[in-house]
Amino acid sequence: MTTPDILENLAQSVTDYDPEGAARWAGEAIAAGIDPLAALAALTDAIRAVGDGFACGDLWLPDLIAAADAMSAGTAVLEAEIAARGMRQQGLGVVVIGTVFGDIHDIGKNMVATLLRAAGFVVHDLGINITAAAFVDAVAKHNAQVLALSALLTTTAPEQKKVIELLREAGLREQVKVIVGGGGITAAFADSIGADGYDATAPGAVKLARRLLGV
Ligand code: B12
Repeated sequence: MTTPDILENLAQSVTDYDPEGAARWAGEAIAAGIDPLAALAALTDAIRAVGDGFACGDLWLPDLIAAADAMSAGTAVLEAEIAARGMRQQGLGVVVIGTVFGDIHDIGKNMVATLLRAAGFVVHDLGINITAAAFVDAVAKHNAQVLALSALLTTTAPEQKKVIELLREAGLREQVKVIVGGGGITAAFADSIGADGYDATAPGAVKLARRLLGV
């Protein structure tokens, strides 16, 4: 089977709400020597298409949930492969990452965490629905050099600003580079809240963290 066929089947397993298929086709992609990042991109395009269907009223919340389950099954296989291939040295720096308060989207955040780990960062993933205070505590506790904030909703994007303000109040703003992302976040928004950087992709998040730390 050709690479486009495998990637198409992988993507279709998301639009078919088929977690077993997603895991199986992700495995096929790896076995066929396809770059796991290309396979993640195929899954991402598919879930965004489902999101578009939801936005225009063609699909409903259960569709979103079922597609997300399939997506997660596929990404789990690909992320395990990326982690296995990743450099074992963990010397690039310490990152705290999480999805902001009020927001439970974690697929993109998990991709960013996986690629940062694979690149050699020590990553403390706090999970989803994380309060500004919890982010600030984690930065202090882990002596983080990078704080990566993910937000997918227009209603939760302002939480990223809240975290930056709280870091400033705690006297920690100068010790940590704050990078922001997630669907709906833009470079202009990142600038407006005083973040140190923004990127629209997970590989871009790694480049950004490396550039900001000079590593
Ligand atoms: C899957 C999904 C869900 C799943 C989430 C499951 C999970 N485990 O994450 C479920 C079903 C739970 C869900 C729920 C909801 N969702 Co939803 N969801 C989506 C969907 C379809 C895909 C999100 C996704 O995983 N994308 C794929 C990943 C790979 O992309 P990503 O997250 O953007 O991440 C990439 C980049 O942004 C970047 N990145 C991510 N984080 C970071 C961080 C840093 C620091 C950097 C540098 C980069 C970076 O790297 C990633 C890889 O490239 C989107 C549609 C879309 N177009 O995104 C809607 C979407 C985000 N959801 C939406 C909505 C409205 C909701 C609900 C409110 C629905 C409801 N009525 O209840 C709830 C909210 C729940 C909550 N409180 O959070 C809207 C948001 C609209 C808005 N502008 O606010 C969207 C846009 C759908 C739409 N078009 O209407 N959702």
